[in-house]
Amino acid sequence: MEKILNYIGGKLVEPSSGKYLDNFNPSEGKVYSLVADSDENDVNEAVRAAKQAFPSWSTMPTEERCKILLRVADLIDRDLEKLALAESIDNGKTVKLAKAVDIYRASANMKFYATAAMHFASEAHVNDGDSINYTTRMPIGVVGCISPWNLPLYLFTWKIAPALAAGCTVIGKPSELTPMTAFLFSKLCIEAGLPAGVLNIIHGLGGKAGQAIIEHTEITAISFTGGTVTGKKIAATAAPMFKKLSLELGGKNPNIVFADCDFEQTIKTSLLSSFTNQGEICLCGSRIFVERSLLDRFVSEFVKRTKELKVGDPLDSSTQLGALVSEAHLKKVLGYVSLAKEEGGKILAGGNQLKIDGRCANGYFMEPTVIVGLDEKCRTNQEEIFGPVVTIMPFDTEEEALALANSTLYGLSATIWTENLKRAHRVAHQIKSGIIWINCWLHRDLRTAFGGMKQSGVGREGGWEAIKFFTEAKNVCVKL
Ligand code: TXE
Repeated sequence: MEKILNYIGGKLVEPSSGKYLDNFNPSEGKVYSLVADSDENDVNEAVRAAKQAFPSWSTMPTEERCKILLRVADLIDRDLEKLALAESIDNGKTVKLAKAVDIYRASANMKFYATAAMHFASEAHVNDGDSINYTTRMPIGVVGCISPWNLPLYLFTWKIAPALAAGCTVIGKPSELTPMTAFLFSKLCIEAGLPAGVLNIIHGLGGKAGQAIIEHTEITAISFTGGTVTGKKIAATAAPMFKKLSLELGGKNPNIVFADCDFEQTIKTSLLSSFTNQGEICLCGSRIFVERSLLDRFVSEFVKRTKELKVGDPLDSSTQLGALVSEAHLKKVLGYVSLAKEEGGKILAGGNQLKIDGRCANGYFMEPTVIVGLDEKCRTNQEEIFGPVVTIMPFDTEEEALALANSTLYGLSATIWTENLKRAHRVAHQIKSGIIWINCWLHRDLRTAFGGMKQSGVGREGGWEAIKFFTEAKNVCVKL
């Protein structure tokens, strides 16, 4: 059984406890590797290595840092097939999606921030000829980057790339549910010649290895993506320690469909925003609001096409939905389907666990599910389900659509479908979400500020936001 080791001080090492956790292949429902069950001793080792590496890494000419990070990106490109297969086996998503989205984006993250560092500048202010202020933005030190299981290497690199490009040294912890690609990534870092201790990857449980990272007094900033509940726990630990915090949390995103939309485009993209990655993307549009005059036509076409989606073996190129990430998560999502029924919902498509023939007979699969007949205040429409489950509700006026859209504690993203662009901008500006898509979904430009409002997070990633997060601004005023 393959062992997933920690990456500390440039070496792949066993956890100090010698203990390992089972790592499941969710498509087959069985253990296929072991992952280091690390604790604070491993974190202390990693911080020691990161501290030792910081002076040279943070003062290395930016072009040098850029070249090393670009070498890592080139190795990701070289190993695209291998990494995509590994991601699919570890997470349950289709290989097709892992290739086109996860691994492609992991490489893009590295390239984007490697080159961004070359153009990162700070500001100066001349004050009426009697003084000049200049601002320096220096790397903040040893930082902690904690990432989730839904887009494993994509979100892991989305954090460590800006941190490394800014000149920080990193303690990274991927989810214990999907550790494999971070492990393969650490081997690519060694091959690329990333200096020892610049990046350290600690595997293991959130409440143990993860918590030890949050608590470590010499880790100056924490960048976290995961659930809102965990985000609250992390903030409670880190805030009294005055650590800089970036929290990318859950979502319950509205997908608002006006009657004048481009119907075919809206249906096609709404299927993607509902069920891509088995609905396990924080940006998925899980609450669909349809203008009443279009409701019947939308519901019948959306339900028809939902039923045609192929759930199956993620290695099969014709599969559109793979397995959910774990048995516990499958049970959680199916629990929400039962809750929806108790709350008066009507299941128009799906709702059941799926048994797939062949090698996946014991995998964690379920049908894509469409629910109608609920009001916006019920738990099904208030809580993040994070699975292939959407609800559809009608609205009559723009004001009602906005009230529905803004009716949860979350505020991550939203989509708006209308050909009336004046209305689109008017509605976009009144939705309390950090990311709005008009007539598209998940159309990403890495330069944009990325993050949520309300309980969807604190701070922003993306573009200069992420590099600024990993630097400390200092203003110097000189009397002329
Ligand atoms: O994520 P967790 P989970 C949502 C989704 C999901 C829920 C819980 O609704 O059902 O969150 O998912 C680490 N100190 N999202 O439990 O717990 C953990 O090891 C430090 C949305 O899988 O948030 C992992 O590496 N670290 C989200 C990471 O935090 C801790 C994507 C995420 O784990 C920790 C995933 C602690 N005390 C889930 N506890 C999104 N926004 O994309 C856990 N961790």
